[in-house]
Amino acid sequence: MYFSTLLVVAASALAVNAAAVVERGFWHYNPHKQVNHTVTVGDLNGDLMFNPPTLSANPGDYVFYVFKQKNHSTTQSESLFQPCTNKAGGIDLGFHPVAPGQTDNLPTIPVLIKDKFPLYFHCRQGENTNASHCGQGMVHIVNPLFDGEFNIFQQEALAVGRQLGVPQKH
Ligand SMILES: [Cu+2]
Repeated sequence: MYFSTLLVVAASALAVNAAAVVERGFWHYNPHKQVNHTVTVGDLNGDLMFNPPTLSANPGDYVFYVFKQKNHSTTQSESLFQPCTNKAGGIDLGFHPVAPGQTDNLPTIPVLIKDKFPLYFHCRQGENTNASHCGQGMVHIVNPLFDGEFNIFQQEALAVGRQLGVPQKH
């Protein structure tokens, strides 16, 4: 009797723990230490790129976007297949012009990562014109779903660029 009572108590304790994990949500269960990531937006040479182009972040982490030369934005994209369309109500860090040669006091904006779902980003400078930075491949993914997803996303962006008449590099 005593033993079976113990079993029942142990089983209920397990059930409560399992329920707690379910309630918090699998994607929100984060046993890892909080990490700060850094992504540069553009560079000293004026290249149209995010570096690194992709990264993996856990809920609770911050990604610090450091803006470099030219005048870039970091803007959430509608989807993997609409890289250069701004997501309504999505994340948009706005434009941050940085002068040629400037290397300190660079505009830096943190983004809190809330889950493990992918966040697709682009630079909306020159949007809908043949000077579109997105249309020249300036895109970025936090928490890509699979290896090679960035390449697909960037190819979609370049396809938008061709439609806009972005001068092609050969
Ligand atoms: Cu840009």
